[in-house]
Amino acid sequence: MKIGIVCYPTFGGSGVVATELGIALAKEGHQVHFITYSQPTRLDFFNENLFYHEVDMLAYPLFQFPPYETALASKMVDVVKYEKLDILHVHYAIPHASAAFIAKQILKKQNIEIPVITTLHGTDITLVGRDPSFEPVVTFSINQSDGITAVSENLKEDTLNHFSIDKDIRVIPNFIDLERFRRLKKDHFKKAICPNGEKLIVHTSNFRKVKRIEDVVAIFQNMRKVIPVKLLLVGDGPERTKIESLCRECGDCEDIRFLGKLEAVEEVLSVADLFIMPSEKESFGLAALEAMACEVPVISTNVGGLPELNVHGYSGYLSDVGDVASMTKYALEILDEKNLQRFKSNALARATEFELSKILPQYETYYEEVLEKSRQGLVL
Ligand code: GMT
Repeated sequence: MKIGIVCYPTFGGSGVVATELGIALAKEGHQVHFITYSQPTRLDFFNENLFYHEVDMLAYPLFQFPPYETALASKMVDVVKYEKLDILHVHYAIPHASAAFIAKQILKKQNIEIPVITTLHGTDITLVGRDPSFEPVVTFSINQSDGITAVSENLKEDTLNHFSIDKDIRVIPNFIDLERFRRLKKDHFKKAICPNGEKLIVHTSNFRKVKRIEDVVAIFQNMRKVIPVKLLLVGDGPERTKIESLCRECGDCEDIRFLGKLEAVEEVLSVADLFIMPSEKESFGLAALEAMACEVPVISTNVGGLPELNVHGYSGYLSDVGDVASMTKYALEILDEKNLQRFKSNALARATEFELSKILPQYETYYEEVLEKSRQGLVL
C-alpha cells in the first residue's frame, strides 16, 4: 500500500505514535509518505520505503495567522496525485481532518478517490476540539472521514458524548516497540544520579498544565520525608519555569533534575524505579507505556484511558486527580523492597500486551477495510 501520514512532528504524543506507525509500516513493505511542516523527530534515518514531504508555507505580510490548513491541503493534493497514494491517515483532528477533507474534494474533481482515516488522540477531542471556536469544523471533518480510530475506549466514548458523530469509531490502542523500549544496563547512570542508593522517580511530559507536574513535586516531597528519593523531570513546555521556581522555593533543587527534551528517554527510564503521571486528562498515556516497557511501575490518575493501560495493584496504582496523599501512599508501597520487583515485572508484562506486533496488524486490517468500502462507494 502507498500510505500518506499527516501528523505533528513533535517529541511526544500523537506525533510519536504517527511516526512509529509509519516506520513500522515501511518495515512491513508499505510505502509511507509523511506530510508535515518539519521532519518528525524520530524520522532520522534512511529507509527505502519512507518519504518526507514538507508543507511549504508562503510568508506574506498580510497573514497575521499563516493559513497552514490551506498549505497542508495543497501539499496533500500534490503528494496523493504524484505519488499515487492509496490512503491518507491523519493523526490529530485539528486541522488535519479538515485539511484532508478539502484535499479529498479537490482530488474528487480530478477523478481521484482518496480515502481518509482520522485518528483521534486526545486533546483534539477532550480539550481543544470542544471549544466553540473549533467544534463545528471538528465535528464535520470527523464525520467526513472514511474511517475514524481512537486510541482508547474512553476517548471513543468521550467523542461520541461530546460530538454528533454518525459513524463507527474503531479503537486501536497505542503501541510500543519493545526492541527499543526495554530495560538497558545503565548502572553507571544510576550510580551518578543516585550515589547513595536512593530510589529514582521519573516523570516525562510536554509540561502543559493538564499534566499537573506540581503534583509530581508534592508526591516527591511527601516521599522524601520517609525514604531517600531523587526525581528526574524529562521534557519541556509552558509550565517548566513555574515548576522550577516551585522546586527552588522548596529548597529541593539538589534532588530534582530537569533534563529537558531527551531523545533517548529509554536510557533514563532504564534506571527508574517509579513513574508518576498525575494528569488531569489523558486519553491513553503513551509516556506511561514507555515507562512500563522499561519495567517501571506507574502511579497515575484514574482519568481517561489510563485505567485501560495501568492496572490498579498490578502494574502500579491509580488515584483520583489531585489526591496527592493517596498517590504518595501507593508510591511508597510500590517502592517497598518486598513489592518492587513484582511491580516491575508486572509493568513489563502489561506493556507486552501493547507490543507493536499486536497492534500494527489492526491498522493494516483497518486500512484494507476502509479501502474496500471506498472502492464500493461505501463508508465505514
Ligand atoms: O499528551 C499530550 O499532551 C500530547 C498529546 C498529543 O496529541 O500529542 O497526547 C495525546 O495523544 C497521545 C498519543 O495518542 C496519548 O498517549 C496522550 O494520552 C494524549 N494526551 C492527552 O489526552 C492529554
